[in-house]
Amino acid sequence: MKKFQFFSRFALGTAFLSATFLNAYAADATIRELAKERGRFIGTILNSEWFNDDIEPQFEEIHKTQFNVVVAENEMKFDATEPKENEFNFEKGDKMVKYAQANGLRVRGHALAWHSQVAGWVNNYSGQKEKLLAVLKNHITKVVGHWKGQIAEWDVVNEAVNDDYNADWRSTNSVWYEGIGAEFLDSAFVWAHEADPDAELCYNDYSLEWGLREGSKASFVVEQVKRWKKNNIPITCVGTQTHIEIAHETTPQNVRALAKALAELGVTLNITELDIGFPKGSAGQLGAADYAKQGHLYRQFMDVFLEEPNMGEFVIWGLTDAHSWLDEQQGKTEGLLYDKQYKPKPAYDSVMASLKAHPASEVKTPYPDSILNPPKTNPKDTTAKDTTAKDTTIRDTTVKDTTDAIKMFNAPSSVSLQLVGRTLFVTGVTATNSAKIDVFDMQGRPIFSTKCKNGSADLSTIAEGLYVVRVNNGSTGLIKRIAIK
Ligand code: 9MR
Repeated sequence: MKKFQFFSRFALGTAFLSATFLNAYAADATIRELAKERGRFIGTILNSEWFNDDIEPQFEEIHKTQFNVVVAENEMKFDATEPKENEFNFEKGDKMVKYAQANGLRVRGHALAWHSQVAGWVNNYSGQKEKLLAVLKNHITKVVGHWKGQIAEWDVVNEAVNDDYNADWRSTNSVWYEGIGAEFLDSAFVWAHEADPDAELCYNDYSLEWGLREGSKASFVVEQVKRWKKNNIPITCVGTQTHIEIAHETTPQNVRALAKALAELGVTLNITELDIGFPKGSAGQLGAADYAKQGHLYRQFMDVFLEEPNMGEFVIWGLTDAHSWLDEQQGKTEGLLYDKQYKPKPAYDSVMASLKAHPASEVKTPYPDSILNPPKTNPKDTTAKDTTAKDTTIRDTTVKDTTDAIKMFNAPSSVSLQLVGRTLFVTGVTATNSAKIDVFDMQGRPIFSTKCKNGSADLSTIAEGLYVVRVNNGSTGLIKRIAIK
């Protein structure tokens, strides 16, 4: 009955804010369609409430319509899958895998070796190296083996680096590290690979978005990846969780730098748990500019994701602000794409705008065709229906591309743009004076239009910020991000 209480509690409180969201993509393609065309996976978790059938019906409708990769919030963790020694419980995980198969979603497995959410009985073996190695090996072998061929990628080790900014492993409050030492990580990858040689295997952690400075977590992880690759430890990906706040404006560029560093090592970078929260006390006081700023950050992450060829998955840690660990456990709030009434926020538009600004022909995929278009698996339970039905209550997906927001030009452009102060110089358009200049905000909404005069355009009326500019003379054109200062 929780759902009905939920609606009465939030309906009034959010009505005003919801009405302020002007969605540029209200009748457009879905994120999942655009992600698929680009050979990428964009998704979110299934919250624990979904597993307990205690969630509003809109949740699943939006989830399967908008996304093409899924993760269990808690249900594939150690304490959920092996609550008693060598007695496994796959029921909830199976429910998700069946749902994913019925709806064509890729599955990420989260997480195998983690210091948190370990079943209590494991602590009976604290400090006993041989026993703990046997426990971890058995766990990984049975869990990965159970879903062999059905889970595309595992977080094999989660959060094993400490928080002390001294670039080392987490050495306290970790039954695995304290009992086994750092070799538990190497072994975990080897056992996971043995159990499912086709699965992608990730190291996943938070605070990697703080950059590659000396002594940083990200630099430490890159060094470990180098060592793992050199020693043939079967790691294929790193996950940057990216639980950030609205003020963390430098994080997208740090993620880009990390992607480039990992590309040199032949490893994929995935954004695995993104949320961009506001300080908790701000709920109810947030206005259009705040939501636009949040969208702006989502947009920058999506731009980085689509532009870096070794990024494959973009996973947000929750779908709706109504169900989020931010409110439950953190001093943060409202970090997701949908508000508490399941209405898409400006952040949703920003994600769409970014996808549209990066046409499929220009986005590289790190995956082979066998992963992008796998043969259809028959769900184990044949009663599971194909529920990919379109979500007509939320948005009418039969109407495609009605917004002209940002379309790219297919052919490589001969046009170039340069912003000097507030003047945009355009070169290479044959009939320069007739070229049309359109400026869009980071959510893809047109905010300014003018004609090019003598090879330039005056942008002095536009407020400071990040924008996307499009120049178009009918036959050729260019799209570029600009920062107006
Ligand atoms: O969202 C999860 C929350 O429901 C759990 O109570 C919490 C317990 O540790 O874990 C949350 O998910 C975490 C994820 O598994 C690992 N990275 C941080 C996530 C947010 O805490």
